Amino acid sequence: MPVIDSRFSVLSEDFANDPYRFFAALREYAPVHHEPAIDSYFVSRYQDVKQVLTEHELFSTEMLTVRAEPVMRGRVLAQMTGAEHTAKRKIVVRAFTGPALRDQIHAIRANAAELIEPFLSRGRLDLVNDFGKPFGVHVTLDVLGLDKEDWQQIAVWHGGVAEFITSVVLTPERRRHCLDCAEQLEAYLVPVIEQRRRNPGHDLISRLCTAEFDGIAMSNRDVTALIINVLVAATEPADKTLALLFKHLVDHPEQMEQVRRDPDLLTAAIAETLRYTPPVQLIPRQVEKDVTVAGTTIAAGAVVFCMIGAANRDPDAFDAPDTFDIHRPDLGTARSFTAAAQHLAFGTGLHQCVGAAFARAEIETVAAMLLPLLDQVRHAPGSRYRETGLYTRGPAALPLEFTPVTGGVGCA
Ligand code: 2IO
Repeated sequence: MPVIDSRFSVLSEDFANDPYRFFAALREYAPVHHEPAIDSYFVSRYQDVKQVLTEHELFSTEMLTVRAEPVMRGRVLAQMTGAEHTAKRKIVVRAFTGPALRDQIHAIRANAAELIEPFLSRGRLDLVNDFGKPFGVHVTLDVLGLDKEDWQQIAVWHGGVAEFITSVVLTPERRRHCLDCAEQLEAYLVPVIEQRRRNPGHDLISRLCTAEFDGIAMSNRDVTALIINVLVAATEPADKTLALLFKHLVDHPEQMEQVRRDPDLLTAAIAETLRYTPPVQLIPRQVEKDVTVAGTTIAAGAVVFCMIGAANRDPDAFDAPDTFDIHRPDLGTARSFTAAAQHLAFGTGLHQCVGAAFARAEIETVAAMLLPLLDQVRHAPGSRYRETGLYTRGPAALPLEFTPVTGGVGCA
């Protein structure tokens, strides 16, 4: 086990290369690790992370005013509380469930079929860069009702926004670049919002523009912030979750076989992927009153990062936490995409991910389509596996080989 001493840093190269190596020692010896360079705390035990995320009065989302609002161009759901939060969250939940979700599943299928087609006869693809990334962006644009013709331009702007949100440290030059991206994205979105207000359709932007709950509706600024929030939140983790699911199944051939034989097991495989390797590794909160967590006193005003990857591997919460096991009884698979989830990949408490049901539908649908097409799927020879990212984390690439398919997909 690596030693956690005064030289340890979450900003070090060693930690970036493989944070999982450090989690046991962090939970044991530095459960509330202070990082002097950014004057923030990193909380790693399951129960402590749960406390930070559920005690909303003590641990607020106030830091999003500086960590998110500048690039979201307005306040996002996670910053709201009380009646405003309840009403606007209901509007968003409704836009991601029921009939709306059914339309979204059509978009998921159509994009998956179109993007996988060119690779089937080759018997080889990089699941992250050839498929997952364009898939995540295309689906999100369809769901929002934005023009896919503009996808590369939108992807650049969205990349700047994502970099701002998911950076632990940011140079002034990068910060300027991120803010430029956000301003251009806003300028692109405002005329679209105005057009949807005049002429609404079934897309998410129209639903957000027209919805009302308890007499509360969304302003143009609310809708802009929500669109940018959805763009980042639906795109950033999508390719990572899909690639991590395939990596774990390829690395555990007996579990791959079980999922192939019984596709109902996909739900558990995705939930276990989210527990074992959550694509969102950090969730920040701001301390509102001096508080003691695991023996360390944290002063009011400080920023605390919940370490989701470490919490999900806590032996006090999961048996044999470092084992990938889709059959584990302590995962509570049926509840894994709800507020009662055992793993913390969607956070927990008031601000738990509103997109969890959509995320489940997206990954389940695409994985159920890809598995039968990618027969004998395996790592491409000579490929070296590497993950990147401290805030959101996933494979940099996932080169795979499989038995080439002759004929089309025919399931768009
Ligand atoms: C702006 C970080 C990809 C969210 C934030 C309030 C975003 C919020 C998250 C996730 C994932 C993104 N935070 N989704 O951690 O909407």
